[in-house]
Amino acid sequence: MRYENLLIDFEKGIATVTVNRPKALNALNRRTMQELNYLFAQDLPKREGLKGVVLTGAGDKSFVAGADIKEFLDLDAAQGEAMARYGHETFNLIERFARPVVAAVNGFALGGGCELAMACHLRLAAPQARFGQPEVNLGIIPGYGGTQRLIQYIGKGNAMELLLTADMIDAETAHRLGLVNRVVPQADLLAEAHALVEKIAAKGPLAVAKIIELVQAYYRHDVDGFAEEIKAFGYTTGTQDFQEGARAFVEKRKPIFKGK
Ligand code: DAK
Repeated sequence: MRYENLLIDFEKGIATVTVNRPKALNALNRRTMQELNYLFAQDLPKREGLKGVVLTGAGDKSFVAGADIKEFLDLDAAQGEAMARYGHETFNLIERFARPVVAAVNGFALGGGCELAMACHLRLAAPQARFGQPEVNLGIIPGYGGTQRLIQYIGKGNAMELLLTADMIDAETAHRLGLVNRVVPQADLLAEAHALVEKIAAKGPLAVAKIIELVQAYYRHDVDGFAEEIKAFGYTTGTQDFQEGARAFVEKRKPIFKGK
């Protein structure tokens, strides 16, 4: 697939993905959703030596200002449900991606944009970032997982307030509530996001992938996270990486993990 709305910069094992529709404040139209789906399902898994992904928005005003409102003027109920299903599938690909995905939130993260940031494993925000789920202003609800993931990050009461009022919160408030991991100066945002990916890339990659899977398992109703942890612990102790990690500790050196 040729990317029209995403810029992909693959350097030193980190894919920096920029949603690039600045005239529409990087709103997610259908094409952009298809590109994100292809990126996480087909493209990134095949990239040799991928350490992780940093997701951001073009320009210094917006991360993603929501789904593209201009594209859903004539939607009917069946089309809306199909779109939501595809959006869920796409954002689940991000959430379940085996390498860390860090959102570098550089401005508005509204509606589908807030949902996209929440599907990432970690969120860094610039001071001017703004978060919100303003769908009720349009007479709809969040359709890309927002009603569920927002509760996971900020709790039922806070989520209920944001979802019902459509209020926007600033980066500091988002940090205080647990929606973002850290607020960093705009000028340092991408560098900090890259540093975070690098830090995680130095750990055992099979263990990292399992942790991503297990943390999500807590929120799934179809699996028992505790039972999954027991199995996954057995799996990681049987890896060459664990042998290397333990040996490196004893020999007082840095481990060289091979993902085996
Ligand atoms: N969609 C399309 N265009 C958008 C947009 C959006 N979400 N947000 C901004 N733009 C466009 C504006 O129309 C404007 O374009 P022109 O008029 O210049 O052609 C340009 O970006 C610059 O925006 P503003 O002139 O409005 O900029 P301001 O600084 O004055 O205001 C703002 C910035 C972010 C406060 C404002 O643009 C704004 O309120 N934007 C809309 C925020 C919003 O309500 N986002 C949508 C949330 S609802 C679904 C699944 C999911 C969803 C929907 C359906 N299905 C499964 C069916 C999700 C829905 C949402 O995300």
